[in-house]
Amino acid sequence: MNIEVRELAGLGPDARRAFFERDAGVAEVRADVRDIVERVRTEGDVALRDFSREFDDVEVGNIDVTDAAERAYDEIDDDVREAIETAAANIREFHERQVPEDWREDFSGDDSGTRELGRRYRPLERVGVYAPGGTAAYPSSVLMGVIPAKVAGVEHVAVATPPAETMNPVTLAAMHVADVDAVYSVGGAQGIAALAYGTETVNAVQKVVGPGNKWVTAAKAEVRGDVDIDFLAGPSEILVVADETADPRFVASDLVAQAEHDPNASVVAVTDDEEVADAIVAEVETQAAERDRTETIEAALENDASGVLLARSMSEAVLFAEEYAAEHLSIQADDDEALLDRIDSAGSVFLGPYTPVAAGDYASGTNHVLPTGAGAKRQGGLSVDHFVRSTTVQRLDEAALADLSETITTLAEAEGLDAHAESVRERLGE
Ligand code: HSO
Ligand code: ZN
Repeated sequence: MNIEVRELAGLGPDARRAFFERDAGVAEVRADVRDIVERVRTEGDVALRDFSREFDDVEVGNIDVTDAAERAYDEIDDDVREAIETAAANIREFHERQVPEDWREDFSGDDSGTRELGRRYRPLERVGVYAPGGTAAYPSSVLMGVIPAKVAGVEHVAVATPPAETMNPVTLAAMHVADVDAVYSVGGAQGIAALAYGTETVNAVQKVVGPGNKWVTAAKAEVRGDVDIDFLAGPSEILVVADETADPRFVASDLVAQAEHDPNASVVAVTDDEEVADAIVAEVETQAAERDRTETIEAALENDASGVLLARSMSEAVLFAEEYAAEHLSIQADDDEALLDRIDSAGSVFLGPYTPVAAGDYASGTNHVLPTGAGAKRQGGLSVDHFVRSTTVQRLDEAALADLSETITTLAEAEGLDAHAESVRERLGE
């Protein structure tokens, strides 16, 4: 592997596009996914079994494997069980802070009467969480998807996860800790379709959330509209903004960590210090060779959306960060808060040398299901908000209605809707 420090100002249009228009490869599988979704819709469980045979090479017995979660919880090692419990408790605590409170207030102010307005929140009733399996079996993603839904008060939370001869017991145990209501052994696009439309065995949900490969992501795009989804998430990303005070070993370790997820991961460091840039490159090369998943890490580091960039100033670095809109933004710099103040777009921010992205990936309590592909310009990561809907509520008394009557009737008449105007006059005896 041969990484070279590149000057940010010298990047050509193609190189810039590779950084800013990160592509999850979803478009190329959309047509195949459409067929899969349609077959699940029309053929139900039969299609699920066929696809599991074809794509996962598994002859599925029971599709509903809810009981397996509790068994796995009892069987796994004590230290792993404790780690799941600790992570779950921290995630729960952070998400409990997000639960919105109903409110009602009198807005009449100096006007006469009372014009009471408010907002009320209720959880969705049925939600589906996708939990990746295979080489990327992520018990942590089960916690990140299920716990916010449970905290929001969702009554029925189902998980779909790819079938396997022996399902990952840690992933199953995480489902038990997160208190899922149903577990279905079905993965990929067919898993998303099953949750969205239901089958003989699978109960249809109102919303499907969670990360997955490009098939899963394409299926979420396909079912969107018929059910709600969180957002489309692609390969992992990290941008580290570093100044001369950053420790290149720490910066490199964060890049290498996110690189191990996926050969298409985008891992970038930007700094205004040439020595730091050189040292990050050297550290990345050393550390990549020492890790278990060297091949994946090196592929990620070498792809066009990854690199170590030298900026002429921290201001230039900050502008890059805003445009990049990272899933994970790590700021390892003296005045990290001041730099953060100048960046509006990032999924999750990690400040200071002792805040590795892995802390948020697993256990500090924040959510790791985050927008990729610069989605952070438009939205935030998975939260309790995704699992509640709001209703506005109002009550006016006679005096408040009289106060507003002129405004309402004038606008109603301007729209040619006299019945609207009359519904006010009727009440005021006008
Ligand atoms: N960094 C991933 C989440 C994860 N990391 C799961 C480890 N396990 C989200 O981009
Ligand atoms: Zn990660």
